[in-house]
Amino acid sequence: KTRAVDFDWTSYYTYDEIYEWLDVQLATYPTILSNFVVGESFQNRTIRGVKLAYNEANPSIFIEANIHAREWITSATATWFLNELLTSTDPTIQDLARNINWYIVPIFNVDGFVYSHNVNRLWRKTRFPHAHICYGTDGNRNFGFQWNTIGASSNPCSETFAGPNAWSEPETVHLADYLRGISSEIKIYLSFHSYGQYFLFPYGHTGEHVGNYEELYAVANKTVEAIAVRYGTAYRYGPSSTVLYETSGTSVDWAYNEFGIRLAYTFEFRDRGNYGFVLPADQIIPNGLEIKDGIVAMVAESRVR
Ligand code: ING
Ligand code: ZN
Repeated sequence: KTRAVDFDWTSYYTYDEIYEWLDVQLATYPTILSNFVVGESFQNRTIRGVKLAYNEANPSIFIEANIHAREWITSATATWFLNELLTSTDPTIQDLARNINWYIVPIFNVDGFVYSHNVNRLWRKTRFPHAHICYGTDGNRNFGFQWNTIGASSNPCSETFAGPNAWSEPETVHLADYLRGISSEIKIYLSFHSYGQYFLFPYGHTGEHVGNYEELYAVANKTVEAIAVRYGTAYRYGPSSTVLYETSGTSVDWAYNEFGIRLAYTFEFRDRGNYGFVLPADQIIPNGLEIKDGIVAMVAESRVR
């Protein structure tokens, strides 16, 4: 078993190990880091988050990772980035920590994540047995905006099953309730996924440009340029519907529409399909470094601070 002191992002860690590491950080940085609970999953696991805040008056960025169970690089990147915010001696990162409050939910789909570790590495969905033969709903099709209109399935055996209705999953209900309480603080919403190397923004159900398309595009352009500097990793960017594929009921589109969070993005991390969801652990840190570069540029261009 990995002890929290050995947590070094050279391998992927379990639900228990990640939460134990969070506990160590909470004990180490009690004045700036606080725990929050999004809610309980279908299988009664706690969906946890941490908030890093030097100053309650700061604008906030919300990071949701591992809504899809098999996308392990997303929780690894979330914890790696949190560690940077806590420990970096780089003034640019210290500035990000001191002037922005960060809400980070490293493992949103906790039941699926545990199932992916213990039973089926390539599991994507929740574990709610809506049908007898096939388990789980795609959490990222279950939010109540444009629910199941396109790019989602009514078949419980599909990987993109939208659920029997919007908000059928306790996980999505709890996240929505939690976000509603802090929505006025949130200036940027980020959803971490893999793989494919994309930086996507609303909407998924239509390619029609949203009201602040120019702003979303300009910030994405700077983010993607910055990601490429370190290792040349190329990200494509634009509305998710046209750049990747059509979707509906996603967390990002829901948060963008529901709260008017002007900057709402989906990252699709490394790679382009060579390893796909089973990205080797020796890419956790390189991925983290280039994404950190991207987030620095994103914040600078967005002028949220
Ligand atoms: N891709 C995302 C998916 O949910 C996505 C892509 C996310 C599109 C959010 C639009 C909005 O299908 C993966 N790999 O999960
Ligand atoms: Zn995903």
